[in-house]
Amino acid sequence: MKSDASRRNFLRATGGTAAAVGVTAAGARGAAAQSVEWPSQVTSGNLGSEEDARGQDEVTVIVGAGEQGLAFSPTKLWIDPGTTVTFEWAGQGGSHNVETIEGPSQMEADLASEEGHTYEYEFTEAEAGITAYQCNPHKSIGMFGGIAVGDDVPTAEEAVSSSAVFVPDDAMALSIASFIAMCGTLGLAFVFMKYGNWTVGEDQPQTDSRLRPSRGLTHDQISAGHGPFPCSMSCPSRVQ
Ligand SMILES: [Cu+2]
Repeated sequence: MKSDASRRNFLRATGGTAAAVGVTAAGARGAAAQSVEWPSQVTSGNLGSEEDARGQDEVTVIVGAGEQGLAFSPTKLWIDPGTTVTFEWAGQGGSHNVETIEGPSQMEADLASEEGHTYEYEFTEAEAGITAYQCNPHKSIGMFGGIAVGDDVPTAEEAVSSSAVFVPDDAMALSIASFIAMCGTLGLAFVFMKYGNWTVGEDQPQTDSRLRPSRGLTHDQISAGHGPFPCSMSCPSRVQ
């Protein structure tokens, strides 16, 4: 059993690496990941937290979670065959039980209310698939949960919200930063081009005197006088 568990951990570890690479690759080309396609009753369950606990031998589900104590947490749990799930009462929301609605596992825990009460269930290979369960006293107000066992469960490609949201944000921030930097550079270039030669002080070499603002004309304005032809010796814009 121990070797079986370590073999599973090894497979999980290597599979996890492959999955991580897969997610990275998926993120680069459009962000998609697999998630369990839960039955509608499980999807409608209170709280709605989800955990992929494959690779773990023991997992705890809180009974009486959420603000009102009327939820299972994680509400949607994905595990490997052979995993033992311990349902642990939080002492909130009154009396709860755990009972299967549909699926291969036949869970049936007695009603209890006190904090610390537990119910253990080991999910075997024969129970692969999805089991939906409920708390009988609170089924009318959405106290449902689901447990998916094994890799052979219905799954759907879904967008990885974190990448889908944050990558465009980063790209947007980068675009804005680039735009600001570009405007800053262009603005400085404009200022230098327009005013660079016009800030010549009294201590500048005399050869610059023709371009000084006191003459009232820019080099371009002066050279426009002879069109496309090069400055002749007599051109007033020629710097001597
Ligand atoms: Cu309940």
